Amino acid sequence: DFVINLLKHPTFLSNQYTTKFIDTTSELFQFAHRQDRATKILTYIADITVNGHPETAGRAKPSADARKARPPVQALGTWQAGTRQLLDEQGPKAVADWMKAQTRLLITDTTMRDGHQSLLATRMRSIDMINAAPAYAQLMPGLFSVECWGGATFDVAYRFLQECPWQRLRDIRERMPNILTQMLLRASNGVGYTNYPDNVVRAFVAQAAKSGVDVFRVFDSLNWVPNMRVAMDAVVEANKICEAAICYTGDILDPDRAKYDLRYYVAMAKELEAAGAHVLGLKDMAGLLKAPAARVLVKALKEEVDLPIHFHTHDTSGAAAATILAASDAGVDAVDAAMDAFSGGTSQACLGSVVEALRHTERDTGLDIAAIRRISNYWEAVRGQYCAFESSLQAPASEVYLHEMPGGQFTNLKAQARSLGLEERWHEVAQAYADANMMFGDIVKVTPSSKVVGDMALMMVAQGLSRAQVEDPAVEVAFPDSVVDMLRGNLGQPPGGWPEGIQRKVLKGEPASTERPGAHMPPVDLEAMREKVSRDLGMPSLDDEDLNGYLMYPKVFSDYMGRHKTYGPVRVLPTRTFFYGMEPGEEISAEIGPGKTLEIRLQAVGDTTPEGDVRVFFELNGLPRTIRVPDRS
Ligand code: BTN
Ligand code: 3PY
Ligand code: ZN
Repeated sequence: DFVINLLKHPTFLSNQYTTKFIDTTSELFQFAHRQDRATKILTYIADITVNGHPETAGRAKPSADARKARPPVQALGTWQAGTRQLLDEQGPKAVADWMKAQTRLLITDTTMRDGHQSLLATRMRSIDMINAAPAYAQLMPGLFSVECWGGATFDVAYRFLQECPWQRLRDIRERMPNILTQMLLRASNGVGYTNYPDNVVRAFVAQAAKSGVDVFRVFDSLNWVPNMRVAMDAVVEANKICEAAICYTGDILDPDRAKYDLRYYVAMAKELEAAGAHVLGLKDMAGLLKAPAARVLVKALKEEVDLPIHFHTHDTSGAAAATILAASDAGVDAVDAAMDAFSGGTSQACLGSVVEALRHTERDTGLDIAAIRRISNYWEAVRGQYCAFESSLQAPASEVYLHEMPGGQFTNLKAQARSLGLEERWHEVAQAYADANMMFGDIVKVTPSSKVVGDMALMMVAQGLSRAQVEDPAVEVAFPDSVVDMLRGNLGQPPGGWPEGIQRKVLKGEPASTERPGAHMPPVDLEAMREKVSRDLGMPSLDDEDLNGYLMYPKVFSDYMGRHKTYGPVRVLPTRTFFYGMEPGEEISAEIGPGKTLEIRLQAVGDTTPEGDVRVFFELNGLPRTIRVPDRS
């Protein structure tokens, strides 16, 4: 290939080359490099075609004639200015003032983050989001924001989808220049499951802002405001929108759940306002806020704080739209919803239906329902490609008021229960989850505290332990590591502290901390770390995005880079190919760079050789290519 490139190069042809020509003309190597990436991608397709994808084995497969997902707008044309321009031109405070001045209800679309996190175990790939972005820019300029980053999507991208979450963000940003991008940030837990040193949290926020996040919804898994301040300050410092969120649990109208009453939430809202929030988030991660309670809560918050209020809920109960409409009546400024095809169940309420419900009222959203249908039709076809990951509820479930599991955790915990052989006993897991919560003193349950309660619940069901037995000092219990860690104080402090009895039993007399975990973690020397990781992973230049990915998830990032060396940029493959490989005779195209498209046709799959390899025959841009992969099927 190199020789062919050389022979065809105009400088070579015109006889003007010198001996330095080969060394100074980098284009000569571009074909070789491109070929190299193409070979890697073909190796991936061959491997999946022969051996299957480990994640879809034994799961439902989309039918061969499943509708292709074609977005209603293919490329970014002219677009109207939106909230993004307001932020860029006037800053976050102006956006907050503008929100409060609107009569219409503002809408955030969560399809690209919480929607698929809650319905498809977070498995939506970047290409399906990036393809939708121009349609949002052109058809939905009136949206408040698009939630498309953070939460569980960060590690799932590296871990299961073999793609870079930062690149996803940059690509969406570029194709959707007029709508605010929004992320979910777990405060001192970053996008991970544990507290990080303060300078790691600051570096992460600064990088996220630089790569394209406009609105940071910041929450703490125990509603502990001191643990939110480092992240909040970093957002304000970056001149982006700091939406500090209250996590809602319990029921403000239930006198038996007085720990989380109206006064509790109003006091927390005031703390967040004093801490510098631009927007107050009301994050009902499990969908527990009922319509009558929403009227009371939103009214009180509107009266007591001067910030715009952005309400987030889940439709697990089937009653989320009622709550949204009640919150709207009570004057909430913005709400979250998911595009119709990604709504309902453990996801958000149906965006199109909320828009229609408010049409011809004072709070008419002004969004174009025909545009919503066109975009949702695209999402419907996308969702069909991921049927292997469907695991949600068949019907609304009021059981959510018993277990209080976050929508984003529900499908995951169910999968964990399945892997432990406990799926049949799901309703016992739900009861054990409620019991474990009360045993820990009735805490906010959201990543990562929800994972701790889930771990405890699974253990109780698997080992047949009741709450009374777990609490009984005479019964020997080997607690999950996550429980020990939480009761040591490593996630922070819940309101009123940890119940003494269970804490003593779990820690076996070991002392617990009541201080902010980050206050005791030494800062990471970022430049020394960059050098060490570059050396360890054999990467000549570890950029800031990679460094921040490594700092959040050292092992997950390293494994991702290792696979990347073998398989290349597989993010460009169509979703069906990524999860199922190709059929003989099938053709696909994959854009590996601007204007650089691979046309790939699978000709045939050979027999297994005596050495245990399979030869897979392709045509790549019209030329035959053979790839050998080990037969592990
Ligand atoms: C994953 O690890 O689940 C996602 C990345 C893909 C890894 C590829 S899939 C083909 C090959 N077989 C494996 O078991 N892993 C690699
Ligand atoms: C997350 O942290 O990923 C959540 O979705 C919490 O609701
Ligand atoms: Zn959520």
